[in-house]
Amino acid sequence: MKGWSGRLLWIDLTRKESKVVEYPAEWSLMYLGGRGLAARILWEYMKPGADPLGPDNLLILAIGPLTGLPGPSTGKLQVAAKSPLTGGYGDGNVGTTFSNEMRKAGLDAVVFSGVSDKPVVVEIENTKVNFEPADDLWGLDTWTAEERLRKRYGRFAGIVEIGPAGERLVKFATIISQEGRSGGRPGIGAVMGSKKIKAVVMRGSEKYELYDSKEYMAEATKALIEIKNRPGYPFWMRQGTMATIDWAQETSVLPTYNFDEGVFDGFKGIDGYTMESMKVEQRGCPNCNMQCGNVVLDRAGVKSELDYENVALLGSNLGIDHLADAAYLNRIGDQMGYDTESLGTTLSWAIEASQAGLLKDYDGGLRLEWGDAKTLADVAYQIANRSTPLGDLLAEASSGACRKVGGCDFSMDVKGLGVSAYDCHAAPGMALAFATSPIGAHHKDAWVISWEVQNDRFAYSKEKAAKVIELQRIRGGLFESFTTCRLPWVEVGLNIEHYPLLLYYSTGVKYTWDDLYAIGDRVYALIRAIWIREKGSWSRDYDMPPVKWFKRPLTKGPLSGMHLDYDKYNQLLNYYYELRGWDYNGVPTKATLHRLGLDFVIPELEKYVKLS
Ligand code: PTT
Ligand code: SF4
Repeated sequence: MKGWSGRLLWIDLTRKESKVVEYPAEWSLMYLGGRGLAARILWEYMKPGADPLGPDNLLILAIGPLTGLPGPSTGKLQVAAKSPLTGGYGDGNVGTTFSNEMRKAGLDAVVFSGVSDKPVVVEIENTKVNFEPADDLWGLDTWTAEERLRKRYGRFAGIVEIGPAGERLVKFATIISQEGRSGGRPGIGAVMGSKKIKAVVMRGSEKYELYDSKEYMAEATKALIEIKNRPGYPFWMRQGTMATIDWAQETSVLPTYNFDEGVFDGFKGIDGYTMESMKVEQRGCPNCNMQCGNVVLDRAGVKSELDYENVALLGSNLGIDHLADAAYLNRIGDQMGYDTESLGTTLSWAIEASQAGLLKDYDGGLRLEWGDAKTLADVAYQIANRSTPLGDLLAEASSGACRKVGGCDFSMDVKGLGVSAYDCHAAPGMALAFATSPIGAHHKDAWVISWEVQNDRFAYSKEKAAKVIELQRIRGGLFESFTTCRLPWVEVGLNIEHYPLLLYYSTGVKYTWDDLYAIGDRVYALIRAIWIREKGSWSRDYDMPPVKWFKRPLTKGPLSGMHLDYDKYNQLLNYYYELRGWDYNGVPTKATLHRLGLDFVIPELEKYVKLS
């Protein structure tokens, strides 16, 4: 088969040994790559019940059959492990030249097991591995560390690294590359830190073959031209995801004051037009002709690369109405190496907790206020370094902190992961998408909200549950496994029919849409099996959205008074389970597992739950 190398590089950090492993071809066909491959590897090789920050956890860097090829936005890398934040499956997606180098190295995945005794930079050249001491880099922020590594390894090397947050095992630390690209919201950077890997450097120089290079190039070129000719392309190039601020305000979903409200009086100070007036540079991931990294100068005059999610959660959600202040917090996130979305949900929880008097044993008399960007920035550094009792507490994210001091009824998370930037008081479908996302409350698997606000918004219908599943299949199942950026399809409307063709010309395998949807469903069921195995039990309580959306109605804007309804949400969840072939508790049935070719998980799952 072409398109996949069929090889993974296994690196044992404890023994400082590595080997190339040929994995079964069936895995490529059934799981594609990226997320799907990572899930299959975790199921097969991770010791059940592994400590997420111990030697038995596996850190996986994976690509798919379209990654790193010329074509629409293909420069993405999947990073996955058991999450120290949620205790379940965790992953993320980073735009980085690392993935291009991995393709040239002839590797579909790199798997790290064990723990190094000292900080290291793992240098990979094709399949040759070298462990370089990283004492001189340990403690450095991600920008400085990467700059030094570039001097050492050259401009074209693929480099991913962690910052102080990953080193100090902040539960929402991420893996960073190229200054503004971050992946692995559920603490995948902390897993890398626990293994004492400061950075991984990838250089590849092998030739790879595609099934039909000529047809592949013709199809890829067609797709790239189509992207540039789409009507939304010019505006996308101006604002990228930042256009969402105005839309979220108009539709009352802009997270405001720790998701108390869906509208923010100061939204104009942080919106896409303000960003345009401040823009100094445009960047993005490799292999992309619709680059969306909008760079502005932050409050300190330093460059910061913005997206909607981080601006909403570090802006309106904290009561901040100056883009330069939100950009400052965002830049701290990139340099310290943690997830800006969880930083936003954790700080907003902390303000509410501080005002309720819950932090008095930790805050040394400090009272946190909405909009106080300067104090919040100080706290952000304390979190990254765990340098104060308050910072150490908040490094556990709102979900971990509230278990110590109370306030879990206003921690905006699902399964421990902070919700992305969409208020769901009046959006039951998006609430379902967050609640059933396979890594905790991330919008990446099913951004159903734009469809929802136009289609019977307040309904808790079977049609809505079906739409969530359809999007989860394509976004979470396929794009995460192709591994390429989904935004050409989502944001500028690239015809999705290019993808099966690109896949065929890359691999020689003709997938129908039924085959592809089955892959999406298989990846979801397998990830759910990992969760059940790691939690040792399961119930539908895991698939509930944050209680605030049920209990505290909106008080501002045109949807004032709206909130989610428990009984109706439970019915929506029933529809979802029924359509997926999962039982009342959200466990895939034996028939579903059999249909998806996952019989091998049945004996293991039967140790923890009763399968119907
Ligand atoms: C993604 C999540 C997002 S989703 C945003 S903004 W978004 C936040 N960005 C962060 C950041 O930046 N710095 C930081 N320290 N933490 C951050 N946390 C948040 O991380 C990102 C883009 C974006 S911007 C989106 S929607 C799309 N996401 C994709 C995805 O998930 N899969 C996929 N196949 N394609 C995607 N394309 C888009 O990529 P996580 P990136 Mg990120 C400053 O990875 O863990 O999934 O979290 O990858 O290279 O930075 O690109 O409005
Ligand atoms: Fe990266 Fe944006 Fe291009 Fe996607 S559209 S590959 S996120 S620069």
